[in-house]
Amino acid sequence: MSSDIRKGLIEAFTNSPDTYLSGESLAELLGCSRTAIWKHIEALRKDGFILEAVRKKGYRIISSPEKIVPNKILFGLNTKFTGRNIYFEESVNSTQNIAQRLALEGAEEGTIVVAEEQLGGRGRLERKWQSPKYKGIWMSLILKPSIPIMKTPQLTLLTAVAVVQGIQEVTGVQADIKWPNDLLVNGKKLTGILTEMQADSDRVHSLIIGIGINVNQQLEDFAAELQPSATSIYLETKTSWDRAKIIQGIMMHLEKLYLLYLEKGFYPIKILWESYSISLGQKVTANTLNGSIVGFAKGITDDGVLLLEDEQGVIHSIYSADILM
Ligand code: BT5
Repeated sequence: MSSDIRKGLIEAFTNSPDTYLSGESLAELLGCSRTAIWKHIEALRKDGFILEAVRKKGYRIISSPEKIVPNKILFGLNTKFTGRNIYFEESVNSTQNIAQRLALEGAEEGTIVVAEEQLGGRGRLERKWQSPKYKGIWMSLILKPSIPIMKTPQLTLLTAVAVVQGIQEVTGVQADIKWPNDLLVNGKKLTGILTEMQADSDRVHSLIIGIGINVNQQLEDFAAELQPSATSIYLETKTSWDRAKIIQGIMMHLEKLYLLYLEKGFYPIKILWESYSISLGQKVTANTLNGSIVGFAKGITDDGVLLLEDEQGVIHSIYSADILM
């Protein structure tokens, strides 16, 4: 019933794009109360519809949500395999879960899972990743490099470089990388990357690389506690962006870097990563599961491990941590 009202509203607004429709006439048309109409209008707003309300006149549609069209990702995509197989869903728990399943079922390397919304989007250590509908890029990429498990952090760093380059090329926004997986603009988080894997005791079968990018959120689209620390490409440029084009840009950079990595190893990726990094050369605090270490970020190793030198001159290898600068 309630989805019928929602559908009816969308239809009524679509049929009369330039007309104000009063709550009363909509209630009559759809056979429900005016309170129900108001509730559903609010829900449509949450879904990305922009609706104007004018007293005594009613509601008018300004725009419907810009949706990701998978074919638009493919059109003009100049890659051999990256992003060529697209599994697209409107609403999912987490694109990581779907990609995990597809990888087990033998999905081809380069397959991506893209969703308009995640209800259970996750970060590292089971933290939550807010993924509001139609506002961002919530996707997981399957790669199958033939590498030992200890080298998998390299692919997180490679992905961070590709995402920086893709976003920059399409939108002009220049993000910095904070080790290991955050992309920041002016110190605020624009993107998070989560790498999971399927492996036996020493070799990787599949890497599932989750990429979350805030694209068209306005400030109030972020939960209050994230508003001071998060940003979106919209907030940085005051322009809304076609997310399919950004995905396409990232896929092209990612494949180029991945092929370079398979041919030449991590070294050329490391040089690029260092050029975008804001963690290096700074005094930072690394909060690890075993406690905090304060030190000077000297660099990353060839495996992607962060090296911190403490005040006694002792070098610590940091495999996993949150970095405070
Ligand atoms: C990350 O974790 O930054 C990795 C996020 C990966 C998300 C992608 S989306 C597609 C794929 N499917 C998934 O389910 N996940 C991946 P971490 O470093 O642990 O950071 C998590 C923290 O970032 C949270 O505890 C919040 O403080 C903050 N946060 C949550 N949502 C955010 C958002 N949309 N923008 C900025 N910060 C956010």
